[in-house]
Amino acid sequence: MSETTVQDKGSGGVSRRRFITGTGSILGAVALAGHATAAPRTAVPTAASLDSGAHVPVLVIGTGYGGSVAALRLAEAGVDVQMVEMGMAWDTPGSDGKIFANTTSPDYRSYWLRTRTKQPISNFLGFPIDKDVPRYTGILDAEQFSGILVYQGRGVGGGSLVNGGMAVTPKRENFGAILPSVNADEMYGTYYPRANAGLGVATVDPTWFETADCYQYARVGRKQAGRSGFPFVFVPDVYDWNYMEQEAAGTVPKSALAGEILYGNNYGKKSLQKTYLARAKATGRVTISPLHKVTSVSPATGGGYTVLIDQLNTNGDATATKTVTADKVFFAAGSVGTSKLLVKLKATGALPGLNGEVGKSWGDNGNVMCGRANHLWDPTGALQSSIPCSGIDNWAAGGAFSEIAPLPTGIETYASFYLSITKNPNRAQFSFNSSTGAVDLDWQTAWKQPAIDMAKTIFDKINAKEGTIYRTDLFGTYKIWGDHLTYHPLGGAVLNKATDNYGRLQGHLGLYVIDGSLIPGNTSVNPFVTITALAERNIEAIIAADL
Ligand code: FAE
Repeated sequence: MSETTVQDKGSGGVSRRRFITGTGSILGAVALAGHATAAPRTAVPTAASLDSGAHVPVLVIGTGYGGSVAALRLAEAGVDVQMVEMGMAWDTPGSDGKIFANTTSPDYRSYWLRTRTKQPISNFLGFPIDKDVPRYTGILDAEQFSGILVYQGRGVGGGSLVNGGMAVTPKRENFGAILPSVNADEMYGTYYPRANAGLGVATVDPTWFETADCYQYARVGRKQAGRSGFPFVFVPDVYDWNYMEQEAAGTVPKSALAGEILYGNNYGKKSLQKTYLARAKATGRVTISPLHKVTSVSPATGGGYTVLIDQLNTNGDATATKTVTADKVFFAAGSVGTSKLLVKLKATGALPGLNGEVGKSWGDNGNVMCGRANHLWDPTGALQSSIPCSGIDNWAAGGAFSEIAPLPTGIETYASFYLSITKNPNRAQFSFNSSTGAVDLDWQTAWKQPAIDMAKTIFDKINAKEGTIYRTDLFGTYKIWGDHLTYHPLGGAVLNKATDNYGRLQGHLGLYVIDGSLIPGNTSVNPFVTITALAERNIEAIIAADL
């Protein structure tokens, strides 16, 4: 725990009585952590087998935003695409009839090869709430580097399976700092609109919002932001808002209103499985092989690339190693996945032509979390939609954009919870560790301090105005800031540095990067719309010139 994150219990601190009042009946939530459900004994079959020795025109590593855009557009252009995904297909219900586990009752489906949950909010009232789960190729990877925990989605659909669906186009005035080598007119005229349409982005009906019980937490957030002079903004999402209204009316099975989010969403969210990937599959040209993990890419003797792939069982063990030749390879394994592969392939001599920019300019999108304890006359609601729909924009004045986030525990907590995206300037680098064979990231926990300072420009002011305090029980004991993690890894193979201005890797013809690793560490808002729009821009140019 960083000392700077511990609130002094004296002046402005938290007395024991007030602390307990502020947490309400939250102890009930501890009981939510039940017993581990056993993982199925037999391995779940994978959707499409990939033969060793196959030769494919295009191989895409990963099925998140960048990979899905590449696959769809290449297939539409008449190219056959083989997608390789290390996670599961997530198309088969478990014994409870649901494909995905609920956030309040994690089970074997919830974590990637962990035997204990690693929940972003780790404590209530200071009590740890993580619990044992069977080791399984579950949906959420909490990948621990020495100074930061990086959450990522695992499975067909990548991060779209686990994320909040907040689909935010950055303000145009901020775009020059996000991707300086990209023409903003083209992005805002063509590619952002294309991405928003492809993803099915929409905004909550403002009239329904005003009366919906499940958004009381957001209305409290708006009231308090307004009283302190901060702009409140509605934020679009990829959730089917009509479906959510029906959930509230009790006419359909509940998903957002049942607290589903981190471990998948069973009904209303438009993940990539329902948008880009569904369209890609409908072309008949795209094959997806789940539980297949790429371990190496190197130039093949007769041209193209030799790709080594481990087929995994649900315990994470390699049951076979396949060798595939691909004319072209798209790295779409996410910022961490792509960076780790490229850094290792360069260091081990498999791809000697990669330049020195590979692995550099990695950032956490300035993520930092915090909660505030409201007064008893400001309840945030026992029923909270797990899908955020609003934020507080203090980017220009204080360097923070804060999502008004849910705490979908099913009980009244009197808490307001926020995930802030900040202008934290710190950047880290991946490097190959020859003694362990792993790729390390040199991010240090203390590098979050600028993010905390920027988030404080909002919440210190709101607390002063409201006479309220920070929650100190969500990330440990007397710890205010969730400064140990990120949901938004970005960078590591930056556009126009490790690649050309369209994602072609320097030094090896026919290798491309098309995911969040192209973006140097920050998007000023939640990142997946920008990742998708950039992929749309790049693949159009690549199809026109290279295929
Ligand atoms: P990504 O979606 O991570 O896809 C990469 C895929 O590659 C994954 O499926 C991996 O399993 C797979 N892979 C990795 N390595 C290999 C390998 N060696 N072989 C085969 N497959 C591999 O990449 N963003 C927003 O804009 N709004 C939100 O509300 C939001 N909420 C989030 C909440 C959570 C809990 C998390 C974890 C993330 C959230 N994000 C959100 C971030 C967003 O999901 C993320 O930026 C994108 O998913 C990144 O897209 P990529 O295409 O870069």
